[in-house]
Amino acid sequence: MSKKAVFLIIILGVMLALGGCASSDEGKEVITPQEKMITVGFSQLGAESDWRVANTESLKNSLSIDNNYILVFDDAQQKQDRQIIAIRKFIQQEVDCIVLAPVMEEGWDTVLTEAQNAGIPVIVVDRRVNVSDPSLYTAWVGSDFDREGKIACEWLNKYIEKKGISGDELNILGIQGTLGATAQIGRTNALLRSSKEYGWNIVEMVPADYAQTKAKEVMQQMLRKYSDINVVYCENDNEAIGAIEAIEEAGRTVGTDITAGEIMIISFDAARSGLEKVLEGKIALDVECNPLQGNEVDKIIKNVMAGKEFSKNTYVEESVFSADDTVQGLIIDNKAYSITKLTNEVLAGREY
Ligand code: GYE
Repeated sequence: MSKKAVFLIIILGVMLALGGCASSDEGKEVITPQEKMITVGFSQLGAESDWRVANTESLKNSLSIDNNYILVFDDAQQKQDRQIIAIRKFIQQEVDCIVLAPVMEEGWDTVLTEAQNAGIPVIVVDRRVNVSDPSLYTAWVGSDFDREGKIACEWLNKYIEKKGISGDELNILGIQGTLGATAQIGRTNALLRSSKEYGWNIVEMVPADYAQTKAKEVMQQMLRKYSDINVVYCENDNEAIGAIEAIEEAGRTVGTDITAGEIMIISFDAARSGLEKVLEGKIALDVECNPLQGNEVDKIIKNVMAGKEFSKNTYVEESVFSADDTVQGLIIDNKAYSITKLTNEVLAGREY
């Protein structure tokens, strides 16, 4: 426990012993440390992936006692109704602010109207909410998932161009995230658009809820069903790791030499577990999705509470990592993206 937490507990204890008296001799209100604290209810959607664990950690670290927060945390275990119950509890508890990492986009109008009526600001993190009135949430912090998908697809297009492989030789399996989640919608849509544009074959799109074991099962089934899959587009690293396990157990090889029968893996997140596979050459491309949103959320909450300006939408910084340097740069919507060939030194700097 930090010094500040110990100090707070002592102060609260003394106040209780004095019968809850918080007034000075002159009758002026004494501002106690407790009153200066900001109470935040955080509804996190679950703990399905390395990304999610890092995201929870980041928010917990930023919304800490030392930083003047009292954090009430709730893990909804992938269930939207649990998130709705948690938000209603936060409203009853009269928290100062609610942070919501929503499992899916739809279905938030009613509960967010309840929060708005109670005068509690809601900061949405990671995935988005699709609501009839954008004033139902105060701000959002996260990533551009469609752009992440575009980066992956443009890279694949350039890669096969350089290797002299034509688009119609690609047979892509898409292992999707949780259906209805913004990260799934963005990454899936980007793949579907590019397949149309470049003439790639999509053998099937199957959801695996961003979970390693589920993705492994999906991959096992798909390998039995199709013999010609040569690219697997996994919508996060845990799915990629599950797919790699299934492919290797089936006696096949992951890599980039698809004309020699290898299966190419594309992934998102760039968590340490995924980047280790990039370094081994087992994931060809890993598009970063940055889970470290705590600092931004802290700044926004403090500005909201102080009545200062803040942005409605904040995008976090992200990079792109590949196993080799066949493709070094991309231009997407007039913006240049460099592709970092992953090395031990780059990996060493990854905390999560
Ligand atoms: O890619 C995945 C997680 O919504 C961006 O959810 C997030 C995704 C992330 O479980 O690993």
